[in-house]
Amino acid sequence: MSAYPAETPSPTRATVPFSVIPKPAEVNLSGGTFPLTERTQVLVNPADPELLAIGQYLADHLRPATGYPFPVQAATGALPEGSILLTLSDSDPSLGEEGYELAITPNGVRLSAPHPAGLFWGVQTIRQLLPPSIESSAPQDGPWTLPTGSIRDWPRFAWRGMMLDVSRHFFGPQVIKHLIDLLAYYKMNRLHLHLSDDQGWRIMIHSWPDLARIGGSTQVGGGPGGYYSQEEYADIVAYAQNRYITVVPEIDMPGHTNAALASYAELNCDGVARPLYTGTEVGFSSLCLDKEITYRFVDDVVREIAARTPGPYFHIGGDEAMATPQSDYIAFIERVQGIVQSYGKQMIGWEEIGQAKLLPTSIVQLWHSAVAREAVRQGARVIMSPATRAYLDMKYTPETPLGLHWAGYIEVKDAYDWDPATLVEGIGESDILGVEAPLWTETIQTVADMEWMAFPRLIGIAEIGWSPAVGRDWEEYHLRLGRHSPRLAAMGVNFYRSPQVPWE
Ligand code: TNX
Repeated sequence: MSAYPAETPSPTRATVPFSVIPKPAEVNLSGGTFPLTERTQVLVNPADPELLAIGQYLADHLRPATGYPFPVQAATGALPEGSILLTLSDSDPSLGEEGYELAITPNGVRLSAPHPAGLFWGVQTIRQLLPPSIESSAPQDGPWTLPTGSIRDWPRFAWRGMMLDVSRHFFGPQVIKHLIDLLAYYKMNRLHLHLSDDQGWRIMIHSWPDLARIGGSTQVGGGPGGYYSQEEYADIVAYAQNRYITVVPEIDMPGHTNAALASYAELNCDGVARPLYTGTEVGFSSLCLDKEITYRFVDDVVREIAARTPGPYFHIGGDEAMATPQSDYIAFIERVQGIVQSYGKQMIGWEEIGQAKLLPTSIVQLWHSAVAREAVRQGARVIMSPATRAYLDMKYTPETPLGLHWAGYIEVKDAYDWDPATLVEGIGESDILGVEAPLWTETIQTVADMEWMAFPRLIGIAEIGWSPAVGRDWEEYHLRLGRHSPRLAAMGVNFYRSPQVPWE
Protein backbone atom coordinates (compact mmCIF):
# COMPACT_ATOMS: atom_id res chain seq x y z
CA MET A 1 0.00 0.00 0.00
CA SER A 2 1.36 3.43 -0.88
CA ALA A 3 0.13 6.72 0.53
CA TYR A 4 1.45 8.64 -2.46
CA PRO A 5 -0.86 10.39 -4.83
CA ALA A 6 0.40 9.37 -8.30
CA GLU A 7 1.74 12.82 -9.15
CA THR A 8 3.88 13.26 -6.02
CA PRO A 9 7.55 12.77 -6.94
CA SER A 10 9.17 10.66 -4.29
CA PRO A 11 12.29 8.56 -3.87
CA THR A 12 11.69 4.99 -4.93
CA ARG A 13 12.87 1.86 -3.17
CA ALA A 14 15.67 1.56 -5.67
CA THR A 15 17.22 4.78 -4.36
CA VAL A 16 17.23 3.48 -0.78
CA PRO A 17 20.24 1.17 -0.77
CA PHE A 18 19.40 -0.37 2.60
CA SER A 19 16.95 0.13 5.38
CA VAL A 20 19.03 0.46 8.55
CA ILE A 21 17.29 2.56 11.23
CA PRO A 22 18.63 4.74 12.77
CA LYS A 23 20.34 5.89 9.58
CA PRO A 24 24.12 5.52 10.07
CA ALA A 25 26.30 8.64 9.97
CA GLU A 26 28.52 7.50 7.07
CA VAL A 27 27.81 4.71 4.61
CA ASN A 28 29.78 3.61 1.55
CA LEU A 29 28.45 0.51 -0.15
CA SER A 30 30.58 -1.17 -2.80
CA GLY A 31 28.01 -3.34 -4.54
CA GLY A 32 29.19 -6.83 -3.56
CA THR A 33 27.98 -9.32 -0.99
CA PHE A 34 29.28 -11.34 1.92
CA PRO A 35 27.38 -14.60 2.46
CA LEU A 36 26.75 -16.20 5.85
CA THR A 37 27.25 -19.98 5.60
CA GLU A 38 27.32 -23.02 7.88
CA ARG A 39 31.07 -22.35 8.25
CA THR A 40 30.83 -18.69 9.34
CA GLN A 41 32.44 -18.08 12.73
CA VAL A 42 32.13 -15.16 15.12
CA LEU A 43 35.58 -14.17 16.37
CA VAL A 44 36.34 -12.22 19.53
CA ASN A 45 39.15 -11.80 22.03
CA PRO A 46 38.15 -14.58 24.45
CA ALA A 47 40.00 -12.99 27.36
CA ASP A 48 37.40 -10.23 27.47
CA PRO A 49 34.11 -11.54 28.89
CA GLU A 50 32.24 -8.47 27.66
CA LEU A 51 33.32 -9.12 24.05
CA LEU A 52 32.51 -12.79 24.43
CA ALA A 53 28.99 -11.84 25.54
CA ILE A 54 28.51 -9.56 22.52
CA GLY A 55 29.79 -12.31 20.21
CA GLN A 56 27.34 -14.77 21.79
CA TYR A 57 24.51 -12.26 21.46
CA LEU A 58 25.24 -11.90 17.72
CA ALA A 59 25.47 -15.67 17.21
CA ASP A 60 22.26 -16.21 19.23
CA HIS A 61 20.44 -13.84 16.88
CA LEU A 62 21.79 -15.42 13.69
CA ARG A 63 21.24 -19.09 14.56
CA PRO A 64 17.43 -19.56 14.65
CA ALA A 65 16.60 -18.34 11.14
CA THR A 66 19.71 -19.65 9.38
CA GLY A 67 20.08 -22.92 11.24
CA TYR A 68 23.88 -22.44 11.05
CA PRO A 69 26.00 -23.04 14.18
CA PHE A 70 27.97 -19.74 14.33
CA PRO A 71 30.58 -20.87 16.82
CA VAL A 72 32.08 -18.02 18.83
CA GLN A 73 35.86 -18.50 18.64
CA ALA A 74 39.09 -16.88 19.71
CA ALA A 75 40.34 -14.20 17.34
CA THR A 76 43.95 -14.81 16.28
CA GLY A 77 45.23 -11.70 14.53
CA ALA A 78 44.46 -12.16 10.83
CA LEU A 79 40.83 -12.38 9.78
CA PRO A 80 40.20 -15.92 8.51
CA GLU A 81 38.17 -16.15 5.34
CA GLY A 82 34.43 -16.07 5.84
CA SER A 83 34.26 -14.95 9.45
CA ILE A 84 32.85 -12.05 11.45
CA LEU A 85 35.40 -10.37 13.73
CA LEU A 86 34.33 -8.15 16.64
CA THR A 87 37.24 -6.17 18.03
CA LEU A 88 38.03 -3.22 20.27
CA SER A 89 40.24 -0.66 18.57
CA ASP A 90 41.27 2.80 19.69
CA SER A 91 42.52 3.83 16.26
CA ASP A 92 39.51 6.12 15.78
CA PRO A 93 38.62 7.71 19.14
CA SER A 94 36.30 10.15 17.37
CA LEU A 95 33.76 7.31 17.29
CA GLY A 96 33.26 8.02 21.01
CA GLU A 97 31.59 5.89 23.69
CA GLU A 98 29.03 4.33 21.37
CA GLY A 99 30.34 4.61 17.82
CA TYR A 100 31.63 1.76 15.63
CA GLU A 101 33.08 0.99 12.25
CA LEU A 102 31.92 -1.84 10.06
CA ALA A 103 33.95 -3.09 7.09
CA ILE A 104 32.33 -5.78 4.97
CA THR A 105 34.16 -7.45 2.08
CA PRO A 106 33.26 -10.57 0.10
CA ASN A 107 35.69 -12.41 2.40
CA GLY A 108 34.63 -11.29 5.85
CA VAL A 109 33.24 -8.75 8.27
CA ARG A 110 35.27 -6.59 10.64
CA LEU A 111 33.34 -4.71 13.30
CA SER A 112 35.51 -2.45 15.45
CA ALA A 113 34.82 0.16 18.09
CA PRO A 114 36.68 2.04 20.83
CA HIS A 115 34.25 0.68 23.46
CA PRO A 116 32.03 -2.41 23.81
CA ALA A 117 28.81 -0.37 23.52
CA GLY A 118 29.87 0.55 19.98
CA LEU A 119 30.30 -3.12 19.09
CA PHE A 120 26.85 -3.87 20.47
CA TRP A 121 25.26 -1.14 18.33
CA GLY A 122 27.29 -2.33 15.33
CA VAL A 123 25.81 -5.80 15.86
CA GLN A 124 22.34 -4.26 15.51
CA THR A 125 23.45 -2.79 12.19
CA ILE A 126 24.63 -6.23 11.03
CA ARG A 127 21.21 -7.69 11.96
CA GLN A 128 19.42 -4.98 10.02
CA LEU A 129 21.68 -5.38 6.96
CA LEU A 130 20.56 -9.02 6.67
CA PRO A 131 17.20 -9.98 5.12
CA PRO A 132 14.20 -9.38 7.45
CA SER A 133 13.60 -13.11 7.89
CA ILE A 134 16.84 -13.25 9.92
CA GLU A 135 14.63 -12.15 12.85
CA SER A 136 12.52 -15.28 12.56
CA SER A 137 12.64 -17.72 15.44
CA ALA A 138 12.27 -20.70 13.07
CA PRO A 139 14.53 -21.77 10.13
CA GLN A 140 13.98 -19.80 6.92
CA ASP A 141 15.41 -19.91 3.41
CA GLY A 142 18.43 -17.72 2.65
CA PRO A 143 20.45 -16.53 0.96
CA TRP A 144 21.89 -14.73 3.97
CA THR A 145 24.02 -11.99 2.46
CA LEU A 146 25.36 -8.72 3.78
CA PRO A 147 26.13 -5.86 1.36
CA THR A 148 29.86 -5.05 1.09
CA GLY A 149 31.18 -1.62 1.97
CA SER A 150 31.97 0.39 5.04
CA ILE A 151 29.94 2.17 7.71
CA ARG A 152 31.26 4.65 10.28
CA ASP A 153 28.57 5.46 12.76
CA TRP A 154 28.07 7.19 16.11
CA PRO A 155 25.13 8.80 17.89
CA ARG A 156 24.20 12.46 17.82
CA PHE A 157 22.84 12.37 21.39
CA ALA A 158 23.96 10.45 24.47
CA TRP A 159 20.35 9.98 25.66
CA ARG A 160 17.96 8.01 23.47
CA GLY A 161 15.15 6.77 25.61
CA MET A 162 11.69 5.49 26.12
CA MET A 163 9.57 5.86 29.24
CA LEU A 164 6.97 3.28 30.22
CA ASP A 165 4.30 4.12 32.79
CA VAL A 166 3.93 0.87 34.76
CA SER A 167 1.79 2.62 37.37
CA ARG A 168 -1.48 3.32 35.53
CA HIS A 169 -1.32 -0.24 34.20
CA PHE A 170 1.25 -2.70 35.45
CA PHE A 171 3.50 -4.66 33.10
CA GLY A 172 5.51 -7.61 34.43
CA PRO A 173 9.24 -8.33 33.98
CA GLN A 174 8.79 -10.47 30.85
CA VAL A 175 7.08 -7.62 29.02
CA ILE A 176 9.79 -5.20 30.09
CA LYS A 177 12.52 -7.51 28.82
CA HIS A 178 10.77 -7.89 25.48
CA LEU A 179 10.60 -4.10 25.25
CA ILE A 180 14.30 -3.83 26.14
CA ASP A 181 15.13 -6.15 23.22
CA LEU A 182 13.20 -3.90 20.84
CA LEU A 183 14.87 -0.75 22.19
CA ALA A 184 18.28 -2.34 21.61
CA TYR A 185 17.39 -3.19 18.00
CA TYR A 186 16.95 0.56 17.35
CA LYS A 187 20.04 1.59 19.38
CA MET A 188 18.09 3.21 22.20
CA ASN A 189 20.07 3.29 25.44
CA ARG A 190 17.68 4.47 28.22
CA LEU A 191 14.59 2.85 29.68
CA HIS A 192 12.80 5.15 32.11
CA LEU A 193 10.32 3.30 34.33
CA HIS A 194 7.56 5.45 35.85
CA LEU A 195 7.29 3.32 39.02
CA SER A 196 4.74 5.26 41.04
CA ASP A 197 1.70 7.44 40.52
CA ASP A 198 -1.74 8.00 41.99
CA GLN A 199 -2.98 4.62 40.77
CA GLY A 200 -0.12 2.33 41.72
CA TRP A 201 3.20 1.86 43.54
CA ARG A 202 5.23 -0.70 41.60
CA ILE A 203 8.40 -1.59 43.50
CA MET A 204 8.85 -3.22 46.90
CA ILE A 205 10.46 -0.90 49.45
CA HIS A 206 11.45 -3.09 52.41
CA SER A 207 11.35 -0.25 54.96
CA TRP A 208 7.81 0.70 53.78
CA PRO A 209 6.33 -2.60 52.54
CA ASP A 210 2.73 -1.41 52.35
CA LEU A 211 3.64 0.90 49.46
CA ALA A 212 3.78 -2.16 47.22
CA ARG A 213 1.36 -4.38 49.16
CA ILE A 214 -1.42 -1.80 49.39
CA GLY A 215 -0.35 0.87 46.89
CA GLY A 216 0.49 -1.76 44.27
CA SER A 217 -2.74 -3.72 44.67
CA THR A 218 -4.73 -2.11 41.89
CA GLN A 219 -4.50 0.03 38.73
CA VAL A 220 -6.61 2.16 36.39
CA GLY A 221 -9.95 0.46 35.96
CA GLY A 222 -9.62 -1.52 39.21
CA GLY A 223 -7.62 -4.52 37.96
CA PRO A 224 -5.19 -6.31 40.28
CA GLY A 225 -2.10 -4.15 39.54
CA GLY A 226 1.19 -5.63 40.76
CA TYR A 227 4.72 -4.65 41.69
CA TYR A 228 8.33 -5.70 41.15
CA SER A 229 10.19 -7.33 44.00
CA GLN A 230 13.64 -5.79 44.39
CA GLU A 231 15.11 -8.97 42.90
CA GLU A 232 12.87 -8.66 39.84
CA TYR A 233 13.82 -5.00 39.48
CA ALA A 234 17.53 -5.84 39.74
CA ASP A 235 17.07 -8.57 37.14
CA ILE A 236 15.41 -6.11 34.72
CA VAL A 237 18.23 -3.63 35.31
CA ALA A 238 20.86 -6.31 34.63
CA TYR A 239 19.05 -7.50 31.48
CA ALA A 240 19.04 -3.92 30.22
CA GLN A 241 22.67 -3.37 31.20
CA ASN A 242 23.68 -6.43 29.16
CA ARG A 243 22.10 -4.62 26.21
CA TYR A 244 23.85 -1.31 26.96
CA ILE A 245 20.60 0.21 28.19
CA THR A 246 20.49 2.19 31.44
CA VAL A 247 17.34 1.87 33.52
CA VAL A 248 16.16 5.18 34.99
CA PRO A 249 13.81 4.66 37.97
CA GLU A 250 11.19 7.31 38.64
CA ILE A 251 9.29 7.85 41.87
CA ASP A 252 6.92 10.73 41.17
CA MET A 253 6.62 13.34 43.98
CA PRO A 254 5.28 15.47 45.66
CA GLY A 255 2.15 15.12 43.46
CA HIS A 256 1.01 11.91 41.73
CA THR A 257 1.35 10.22 45.13
CA ASN A 258 -2.11 8.89 45.97
CA ALA A 259 -0.90 5.27 46.02
CA ALA A 260 1.62 6.17 48.75
CA LEU A 261 -0.94 8.30 50.61
CA ALA A 262 -3.32 5.31 50.56
CA SER A 263 -0.64 2.99 51.92
CA TYR A 264 0.54 5.05 54.92
CA ALA A 265 -1.81 7.36 56.83
CA GLU A 266 1.14 9.26 58.35
CA LEU A 267 2.17 10.66 54.94
CA ASN A 268 -1.05 12.71 54.86
CA CYS A 269 -1.23 16.10 56.62
CA ASP A 270 -4.48 15.05 58.30
CA GLY A 271 -3.13 11.64 59.23
CA VAL A 272 -5.91 9.87 57.36
CA ALA A 273 -5.07 7.36 54.61
CA ARG A 274 -6.59 8.17 51.25
CA PRO A 275 -8.66 5.55 49.41
CA LEU A 276 -6.96 3.75 46.52
CA TYR A 277 -7.60 5.47 43.20
CA THR A 278 -8.37 3.78 39.88
CA GLY A 279 -9.49 6.75 37.76
CA THR A 280 -7.40 8.91 35.42
CA GLU A 281 -7.58 12.47 36.83
CA VAL A 282 -4.25 14.17 37.60
CA GLY A 283 -3.13 16.89 39.99
CA PHE A 284 -5.11 16.09 43.16
CA SER A 285 -2.56 14.43 45.47
CA SER A 286 0.40 15.76 47.47
CA LEU A 287 2.76 14.44 50.09
CA CYS A 288 2.58 16.45 53.34
CA LEU A 289 5.58 18.72 52.94
CA ASP A 290 5.56 20.07 56.53
CA LYS A 291 6.02 16.68 58.13
CA GLU A 292 9.51 15.33 58.83
CA ILE A 293 8.31 11.78 58.20
CA THR A 294 7.82 12.71 54.54
CA TYR A 295 11.57 13.27 54.19
CA ARG A 296 12.35 10.02 56.03
CA PHE A 297 10.05 8.29 53.53
CA VAL A 298 11.78 9.94 50.56
CA ASP A 299 15.20 9.11 51.97
CA ASP A 300 14.31 5.43 52.49
CA VAL A 301 12.78 5.07 49.04
CA VAL A 302 15.68 6.77 47.25
CA ARG A 303 18.23 4.76 49.27
CA GLU A 304 16.63 1.37 48.57
CA ILE A 305 16.11 1.98 44.85
CA ALA A 306 19.51 3.66 44.37
CA ALA A 307 21.15 0.58 45.94
CA ARG A 308 19.56 -1.58 43.20
CA THR A 309 20.33 0.85 40.38
CA PRO A 310 23.86 0.86 38.94
CA GLY A 311 23.00 3.68 36.52
CA PRO A 312 23.76 7.24 37.64
CA TYR A 313 20.21 8.63 37.51
CA PHE A 314 17.21 8.92 39.83
CA HIS A 315 14.05 10.57 38.48
CA ILE A 316 11.91 12.31 41.09
CA GLY A 317 8.98 13.23 38.83
CA GLY A 318 7.94 16.65 40.09
CA ASP A 319 5.23 17.20 37.46
CA GLU A 320 1.76 18.61 37.90
CA ALA A 321 2.06 19.32 41.64
CA MET A 322 -1.16 21.31 41.46
CA ALA A 323 -2.10 20.42 45.05
CA THR A 324 1.20 21.83 46.43
CA PRO A 325 1.81 25.59 47.00
CA GLN A 326 4.68 26.79 44.75
CA SER A 327 7.04 27.92 47.53
CA ASP A 328 6.63 24.57 49.31
CA TYR A 329 7.17 22.79 46.00
CA ILE A 330 10.46 24.59 45.38
CA ALA A 331 11.77 23.92 48.89
CA PHE A 332 10.76 20.26 48.56
CA ILE A 333 12.55 19.75 45.23
CA GLU A 334 15.72 21.36 46.59
CA ARG A 335 15.68 19.13 49.66
CA VAL A 336 15.00 15.99 47.60
CA GLN A 337 17.83 16.97 45.24
CA GLY A 338 20.17 16.78 48.26
CA ILE A 339 18.81 13.35 49.20
CA VAL A 340 19.30 12.01 45.67
CA GLN A 341 22.83 13.42 45.62
CA SER A 342 23.60 11.87 49.01
CA TYR A 343 22.98 8.43 47.45
CA GLY A 344 25.35 9.19 44.60
CA LYS A 345 22.74 9.79 41.90
CA GLN A 346 21.99 12.64 39.52
CA MET A 347 18.48 14.03 39.94
CA ILE A 348 16.18 14.14 36.95
CA GLY A 349 12.76 15.77 37.09
CA TRP A 350 9.99 16.85 34.75
CA GLU A 351 10.34 20.44 33.50
CA GLU A 352 8.54 21.96 36.52
CA ILE A 353 11.68 21.41 38.64
CA GLY A 354 13.26 24.27 36.65
CA GLN A 355 11.58 26.59 39.18
CA ALA A 356 13.90 25.26 41.93
CA LYS A 357 17.61 25.97 42.36
CA LEU A 358 19.28 23.10 40.54
CA LEU A 359 22.71 21.56 40.79
CA PRO A 360 24.61 21.68 37.47
CA THR A 361 24.41 17.88 37.34
CA SER A 362 20.63 17.82 37.57
CA ILE A 363 18.64 17.10 34.42
CA VAL A 364 15.25 18.40 33.37
CA GLN A 365 12.80 16.61 31.11
CA LEU A 366 10.80 18.92 28.87
CA TRP A 367 7.23 17.86 28.13
CA HIS A 368 4.89 20.73 27.31
CA SER A 369 6.19 24.18 28.15
CA ALA A 370 9.27 26.37 28.02
CA VAL A 371 9.83 26.33 31.81
CA ALA A 372 12.73 23.97 31.07
CA ARG A 373 14.53 27.14 29.94
CA GLU A 374 14.80 28.11 33.62
CA ALA A 375 16.77 24.94 34.16
CA VAL A 376 18.96 25.60 31.11
CA ARG A 377 19.73 29.08 32.46
CA GLN A 378 21.07 27.37 35.57
CA GLY A 379 23.30 25.09 33.50
CA ALA A 380 21.15 21.95 33.73
CA ARG A 381 20.74 19.81 30.63
CA VAL A 382 17.51 18.85 28.96
CA ILE A 383 15.87 15.62 27.80
CA MET A 384 13.45 16.49 25.03
CA SER A 385 10.04 14.78 25.33
CA PRO A 386 7.71 17.30 23.71
CA ALA A 387 4.18 15.95 24.16
CA THR A 388 3.10 17.15 20.71
CA ARG A 389 5.77 14.98 19.03
CA ALA A 390 7.17 12.36 21.37
CA TYR A 391 4.19 11.21 23.46
CA LEU A 392 3.43 7.66 22.46
CA ASP A 393 0.10 7.76 24.31
CA MET A 394 -1.33 10.39 21.95
CA LYS A 395 -3.71 9.03 19.34
CA TYR A 396 -2.36 8.79 15.78
CA THR A 397 -5.62 10.13 14.34
CA PRO A 398 -9.14 10.84 15.67
CA GLU A 399 -10.01 7.23 14.75
CA THR A 400 -7.31 5.68 16.95
CA PRO A 401 -9.16 3.53 19.51
CA LEU A 402 -6.51 3.84 22.24
CA GLY A 403 -4.72 6.79 23.75
CA LEU A 404 -5.39 10.40 24.70
CA HIS A 405 -5.31 13.53 22.58
CA TRP A 406 -4.74 16.50 24.87
CA ALA A 407 -1.47 17.25 23.05
CA GLY A 408 -2.95 16.60 19.61
CA TYR A 409 -2.88 13.73 17.15
CA ILE A 410 0.57 12.39 16.34
CA GLU A 411 0.85 10.52 13.06
CA VAL A 412 4.08 8.72 12.20
CA LYS A 413 5.31 11.72 10.22
CA ASP A 414 4.67 14.16 13.11
CA ALA A 415 6.67 11.94 15.47
CA TYR A 416 9.63 11.93 13.05
CA ASP A 417 9.63 15.28 11.33
CA TRP A 418 11.04 17.63 14.00
CA ASP A 419 14.42 18.50 15.41
CA PRO A 420 15.18 18.66 19.15
CA ALA A 421 17.60 21.57 18.74
CA THR A 422 15.21 23.90 16.92
CA LEU A 423 11.89 23.07 18.59
CA VAL A 424 12.03 25.42 21.59
CA GLU A 425 13.59 28.86 21.41
CA GLY A 426 16.42 29.19 23.91
CA ILE A 427 17.11 25.45 24.05
CA GLY A 428 19.82 24.46 21.59
CA GLU A 429 21.97 21.48 20.68
CA SER A 430 24.49 21.93 23.49
CA ASP A 431 21.74 22.19 26.14
CA ILE A 432 20.22 18.91 25.03
CA LEU A 433 21.18 15.53 26.42
CA GLY A 434 18.87 13.73 24.05
CA VAL A 435 15.33 12.56 23.37
CA GLU A 436 12.86 10.32 25.11
CA ALA A 437 9.44 9.04 24.11
CA PRO A 438 7.06 8.48 27.05
CA LEU A 439 4.25 5.95 26.94
CA TRP A 440 1.66 6.81 29.58
CA THR A 441 -0.71 3.94 30.10
CA GLU A 442 -4.07 5.27 31.28
CA THR A 443 -5.63 3.55 28.23
CA ILE A 444 -2.97 0.91 27.56
CA GLN A 445 -3.64 -2.50 29.10
CA THR A 446 -1.82 -5.17 27.10
CA VAL A 447 1.52 -5.76 25.38
CA ALA A 448 -0.27 -5.66 22.05
CA ASP A 449 -1.66 -2.18 22.89
CA MET A 450 1.73 -1.02 24.09
CA GLU A 451 3.47 -2.17 20.92
CA TRP A 452 0.79 -0.69 18.68
CA MET A 453 1.12 2.77 20.25
CA ALA A 454 4.94 2.66 20.37
CA PHE A 455 5.55 1.20 16.91
CA PRO A 456 6.39 2.66 14.59
CA ARG A 457 6.60 6.12 16.23
CA LEU A 458 9.33 5.02 18.65
CA ILE A 459 11.54 4.02 15.72
CA GLY A 460 11.41 7.61 14.45
CA ILE A 461 12.37 8.94 17.89
CA ALA A 462 15.29 6.49 17.90
CA GLU A 463 16.52 7.93 14.59
CA ILE A 464 16.11 11.52 15.85
CA GLY A 465 18.30 10.63 18.82
CA TRP A 466 20.99 8.82 16.86
CA SER A 467 21.31 10.12 13.29
CA PRO A 468 22.92 13.40 12.18
CA ALA A 469 20.37 16.21 11.71
CA VAL A 470 21.77 16.88 8.25
CA GLY A 471 20.52 14.19 5.92
CA ARG A 472 17.52 13.27 8.03
CA ASP A 473 14.42 13.63 5.91
CA TRP A 474 10.89 12.15 6.08
CA GLU A 475 10.67 11.36 2.34
CA GLU A 476 13.69 9.09 2.54
CA TYR A 477 13.02 7.83 6.07
CA HIS A 478 9.50 6.67 5.39
CA LEU A 479 10.75 4.34 2.64
CA ARG A 480 13.29 2.80 4.99
CA LEU A 481 10.59 2.49 7.63
CA GLY A 482 8.29 0.76 5.16
CA ARG A 483 10.91 -1.92 4.78
CA HIS A 484 10.80 -2.66 8.51
CA SER A 485 7.34 -4.21 8.42
CA PRO A 486 8.62 -7.75 7.74
CA ARG A 487 11.26 -7.25 10.47
CA LEU A 488 8.69 -6.13 13.00
CA ALA A 489 6.40 -8.95 11.93
CA ALA A 490 9.23 -11.50 12.28
CA MET A 491 9.89 -10.18 15.80
CA GLY A 492 6.19 -10.56 16.59
CA VAL A 493 5.61 -6.82 17.09
CA ASN A 494 2.06 -5.51 16.75
CA PHE A 495 2.49 -2.17 14.97
CA TYR A 496 0.28 0.54 13.50
CA ARG A 497 0.23 0.29 9.71
CA SER A 498 0.03 4.01 9.11
CA PRO A 499 -1.29 4.95 5.66
CA GLN A 500 1.59 7.46 5.50
CA VAL A 501 4.14 4.66 5.07
CA PRO A 502 4.60 2.38 2.02
CA TRP A 503 4.76 -0.85 4.03
CA GLU A 504 6.34 -3.83 2.37
C1 TNX B 1 0.66 14.34 31.74
S1 TNX B 1 3.51 14.30 31.13
C2 TNX B 1 1.34 13.69 32.76
C3 TNX B 1 0.98 12.28 33.08
C4 TNX B 1 -0.13 11.79 32.21
C5 TNX B 1 0.08 12.27 30.80
C6 TNX B 1 -0.90 11.72 29.82
C7 TNX B 1 3.59 14.40 32.63
C8 TNX B 1 4.86 14.74 33.18
N1 TNX B 1 2.46 14.18 33.36
O1 TNX B 1 0.66 12.16 34.44
O2 TNX B 1 -0.13 10.39 32.26
O3 TNX B 1 -0.01 13.67 30.79
O4 TNX B 1 -0.56 12.07 28.52
